[in-house]
Amino acid sequence: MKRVITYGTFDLLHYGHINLLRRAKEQGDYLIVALSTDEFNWEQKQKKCYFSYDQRAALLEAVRYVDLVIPEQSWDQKRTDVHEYHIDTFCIGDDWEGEFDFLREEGVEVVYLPRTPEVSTTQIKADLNGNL
Ligand code: C2G
Repeated sequence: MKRVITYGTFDLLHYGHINLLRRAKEQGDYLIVALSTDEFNWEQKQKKCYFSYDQRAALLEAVRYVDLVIPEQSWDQKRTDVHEYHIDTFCIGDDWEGEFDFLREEGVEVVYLPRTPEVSTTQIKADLNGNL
């Protein structure tokens, strides 16, 4: 059983997120998503989510590729998460290329997956705010 983990906010869940989750699951047999909490989003990423943590978690739990959702509460929990959850592979979009290579020191494969270029939560919000 190859176990994969990825991290993110996943607000206004869209097909770019789904593309990422599908390819992350293809890396193994069991996919854990560490979902940024509302506090972590605001304090560490200055992101104000449209959907709350619970709403974002419910959406992710309905995605066929996702096996478990856990909270992401800090940048540095990754180093312990990979041991606590017996992770084989860490995946994330290539907008983070190189940022998490240190996880290789923990014996974890690190995979950066190409982002889906034309869609983003920021653009969706801009379009819906009348910039269509
Ligand atoms: N993503 C993608 N294509 C898009 C948009 C997002 O592949 N068009 C990917 C991102 O690269 C990321 C995941 O979907 O792997 C979730 O994206 P965000 O919610 O924007 O996550 P982010 O804010 O990058 O949080 O500790 C890591 C952070 O929590 C990552």
